[in-house]
Amino acid sequence: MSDFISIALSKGRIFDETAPLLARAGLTPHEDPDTRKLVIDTNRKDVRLIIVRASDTPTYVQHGAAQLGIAGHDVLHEHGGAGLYQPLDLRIAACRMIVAVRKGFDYSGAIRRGARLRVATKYVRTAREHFAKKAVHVDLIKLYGSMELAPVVGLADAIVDLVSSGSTLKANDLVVVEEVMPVSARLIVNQAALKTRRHLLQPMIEAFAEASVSTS
Ligand code: PRT
Ligand code: MG
Repeated sequence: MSDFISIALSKGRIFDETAPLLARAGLTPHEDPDTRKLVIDTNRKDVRLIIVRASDTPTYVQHGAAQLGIAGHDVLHEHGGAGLYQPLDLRIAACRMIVAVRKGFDYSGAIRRGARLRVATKYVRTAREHFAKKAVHVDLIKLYGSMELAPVVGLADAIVDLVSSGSTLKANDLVVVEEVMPVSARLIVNQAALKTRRHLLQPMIEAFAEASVSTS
């Protein structure tokens, strides 16, 4: 078992943007993730991909069910990073984590008045840290998706969410009022496995490093 590597990643934009890196690192998946197969063999007998929910990637790697993974900085910050090395920013799946409100909502005025804001987000831990640093009082409302809806229907005054093109915010009459952090995907490594399978993992990490330099 110790001469085997599983790489955890999510389908959709992470898989799509990782595929060219895998190719440059000499890895060809035997299947498309859209086939619904959750374990995908590759051209290398000792390497397989496992397809997980984006927010579950750090969990699989932390517990050693996968030795490597690819996850957004948003997800990693929320997870906390226990048991993980994060040796490489792959600079893929880039976006920004932001605070947004309905157009016309007086965010800075509300903060100046010391009002308590209702903030809806999937990123409760990150949002709590962000507002604590700014000494803004918030009631956090945990959501699992479609945060953009919350201010529109009066569930929240603000959201903490990701934005890339900005078209989802625009379509829902929301505007960005603050930056939380820039986000891109990182390579993550199980700390214990890096010791026991260094002979396999170190060359893979280096291959990803070279692959990500040559695509950027
Ligand atoms: O979709 P699912 O619930 O399974 O999980 P997920 O949303 O976490 O996964 P996925 O595949 O959508 O995102 C995986 C990772 O991609 C995230 O963890 C981020 O690191 C990264 N990423 C990059 C993004 C975006 N860009 C992005 N734009 N993740 C989500 N979005 C969302 C954004 O929140 C908005 O609602 O896409 C929507 C459209 O964005 P605009 O600004 O282009 O309209
Ligand atoms: Mg999504």
